[in-house]
Amino acid sequence: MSLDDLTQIDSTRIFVNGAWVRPSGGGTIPVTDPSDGLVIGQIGRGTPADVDAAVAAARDARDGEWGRMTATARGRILMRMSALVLSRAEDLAMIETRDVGKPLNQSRVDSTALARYLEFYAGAADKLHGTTIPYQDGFTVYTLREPHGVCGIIIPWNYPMQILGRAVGAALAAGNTVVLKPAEDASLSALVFADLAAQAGLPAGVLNVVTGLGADVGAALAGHPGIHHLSFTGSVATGTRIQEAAARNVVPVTLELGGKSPHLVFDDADLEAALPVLVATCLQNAGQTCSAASRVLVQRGVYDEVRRRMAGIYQGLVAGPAVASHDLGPVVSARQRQLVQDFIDLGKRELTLAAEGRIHPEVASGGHFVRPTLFAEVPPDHSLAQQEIFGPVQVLIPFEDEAHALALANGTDFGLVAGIWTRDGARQLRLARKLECGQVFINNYGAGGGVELPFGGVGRSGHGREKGFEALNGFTRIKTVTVHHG
Ligand code: TXE
Repeated sequence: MSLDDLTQIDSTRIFVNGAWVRPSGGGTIPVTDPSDGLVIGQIGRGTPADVDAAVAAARDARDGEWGRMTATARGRILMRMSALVLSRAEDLAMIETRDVGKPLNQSRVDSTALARYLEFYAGAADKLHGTTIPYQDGFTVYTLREPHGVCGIIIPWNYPMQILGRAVGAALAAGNTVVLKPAEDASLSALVFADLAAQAGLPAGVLNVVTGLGADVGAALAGHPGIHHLSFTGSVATGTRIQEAAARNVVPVTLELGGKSPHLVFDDADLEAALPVLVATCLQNAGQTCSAASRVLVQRGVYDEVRRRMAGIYQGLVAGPAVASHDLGPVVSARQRQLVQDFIDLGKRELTLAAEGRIHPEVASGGHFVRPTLFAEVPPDHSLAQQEIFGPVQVLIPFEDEAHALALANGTDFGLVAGIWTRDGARQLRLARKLECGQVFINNYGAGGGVELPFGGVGRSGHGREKGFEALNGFTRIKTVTVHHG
């Protein structure tokens, strides 16, 4: 099926005030398939003027029907959006696979997760409320939980549908309106989503989607004086710029940036359970996952066994065209491939190579494939153990005891997720408290799963929480009302 048949929209248009319009500059950006590097379509190249129009539409929508609608009615629209997404889940998965090179089985997880986020936030919409606060005699004090107004949401290309679902779902449930800027490498699913939202009855202007380059559309949105809240998922460098831009307008920001998340594998770990998870949680989406468990810290007593068995898994891995659902697809772009390959080349010069997977012999020469690569005995301060690689590369680091493991785990600038593998209950609880990160998994790991679970980082991994009920706090503000009745 052609891409146009799958999307059922004109992807060169942007979605502003409920209408599909051409970007004001008339420009387009090619869409390439990472599996072969071929151009498969075009998206519109939005401009700052388009952002102005989208923000104006979102402000009008906030002051219009949407602003007066009951929370229950908002929830019902979100529920209809969820049902429509589910009815197109297979198309959306295929679109994402062609657009970002993610194996189809993983794209299917994303499209159904998008529906699930909408369902979760649909149900939450009318359960958001303030509190009454005991105060002085003769007073009644209560709080109102109100939407910010217009939310600017900038998303990356690695999990477009999941990130869109958690941010847009929560923002709309709380009563905000949205200007969404998808990544230039992955905008198609967001455009189809906008179409489905309109079909579900979302009033014009409540959700606007402006595609384009980060430096044009993203920067214009981040610095726009007409927005009231910004939510960004992406790199530390861009996140820093966004926070600076928001600061100029004193706009609150939620940042979900990268990570260098560790697994801590102790001598008493259930290795049968742990081993497949250790590998899968790094290599999912070819390692392009903010919560990728890219550092595996292993206690000395089981280190050799873990290394040997992980190496065995790596040797059997195959990266191949995404639609065929190999273990790994390509990475998203030639630029990303080069970034990752540079890390691998550096590792091969300076570190111990434990194992490599393979690239399928029949891949197209233009595809952005990288061999999954495992390094062993990696010094904790080496750049491969410190920097986010965002590719299928994992490092093994031995540790002696619990204190050593904790120091290593907390020894990066990031703090997103950590996995603990031990049968010792007291150690589980101690470490869960002491790990400096936003989410801890004990004898499991799956940061993407569970729309109900709050997610976010500390340090360079960002601030604020997305997902779950907690996200709704970020998309609302509290007003305190004090009544004097004598
Ligand atoms: O990210 P950017 P890139 C990390 C990962 C990856 C690296 C680079 O390590 O290798 O970032 O990826 C928009 N003002 N993560 O360059 O630039 C851009 O258009 C406003 C981790 O693709 O952060 C896109 O929509 N917006 C991460 C979004 O920002 C701007 C996911 C993300 O792009 C902008 C992605 C600007 N000046 C990358 N410049 C995670 N946390 O999961 C760009 N953008």
